[in-house]
Amino acid sequence: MLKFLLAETASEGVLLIRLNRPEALNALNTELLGELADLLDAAAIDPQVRAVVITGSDRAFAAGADVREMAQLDAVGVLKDARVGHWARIAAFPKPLIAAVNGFALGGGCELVMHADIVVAGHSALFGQPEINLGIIPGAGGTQRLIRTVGKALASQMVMTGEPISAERARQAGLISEITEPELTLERALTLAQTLATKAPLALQQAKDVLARAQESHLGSGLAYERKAFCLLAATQDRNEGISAFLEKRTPTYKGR
Ligand code: CO8
Repeated sequence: MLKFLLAETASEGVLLIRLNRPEALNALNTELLGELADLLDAAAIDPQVRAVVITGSDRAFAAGADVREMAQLDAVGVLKDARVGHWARIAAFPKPLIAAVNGFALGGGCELVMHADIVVAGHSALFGQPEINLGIIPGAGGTQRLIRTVGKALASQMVMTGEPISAERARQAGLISEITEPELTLERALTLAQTLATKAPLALQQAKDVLARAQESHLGSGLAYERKAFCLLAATQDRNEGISAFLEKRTPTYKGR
């Protein structure tokens, strides 16, 4: 039974997850993050799920970690924080994850956005790492992922001033992929997910894995990793199906094998 999330099958192969804690602008408390990690763990091994869309409300994707909950933690509490494990499971989700963002994506909310592979945002969305205003710094990968995504100057500006950036600035910087009218954000994300749900699942997983590796490694080792994944896919039925379908001018049927 989910307390802070809503989950539904939006279309064949597409799971839609909504953050549903409106009274706190979807602040990510430990329980919510645990529910999210559990859902993604289950989706990872469910062959019916080919892509996941995560969204919030019109007002907030997520306004960060739950500040009230954080106030209860001393240094030892932070060291033993269960959220670290939840974030690790979210980061390890192997299938395509698309974020549909409106309103605030702040602190842990912005960090959650950076766990998505593709991000669609309404033009009034705001992205920021305001932790400095609480006397802390981002703690769910925000500094490391942000600098690799938007570069040093903008990452430093966001982390050190705490000031949010607009959707347009976020798109220019590569933090998000597309901007839409706010009322069309979810629809666009679901359309992208439907497209992904028609692709070869194993190839998608390898693509995600190899793209993620690019953020972690030097070019040489990243290229070697890509080469291995490319060779691995040559052994799949879906690769033969994809190539045959192209040559035979028909739509491929992928089976995840
Ligand atoms: N945590 C808890 N409650 C929140 C949060 C939050 N992050 N954000 C908003 N709320 C609550 C408010 O307290 C308020 O509740 P109430 O009505 O009961 O007082 C309700 O949501 C509505 O918020 P506001 O009245 O403040 O709405 P406004 O429109 O005036 O302002 C803002 C919206 C600008 C988003 C404002 O709420 C705000 O600044 N929120 C805090 C943003 C923030 O500082 N986020 C960063 C948190 S720290 C973090 O994310 C670190 C992550 C580290 C993870 C480490 C894991 C290991």
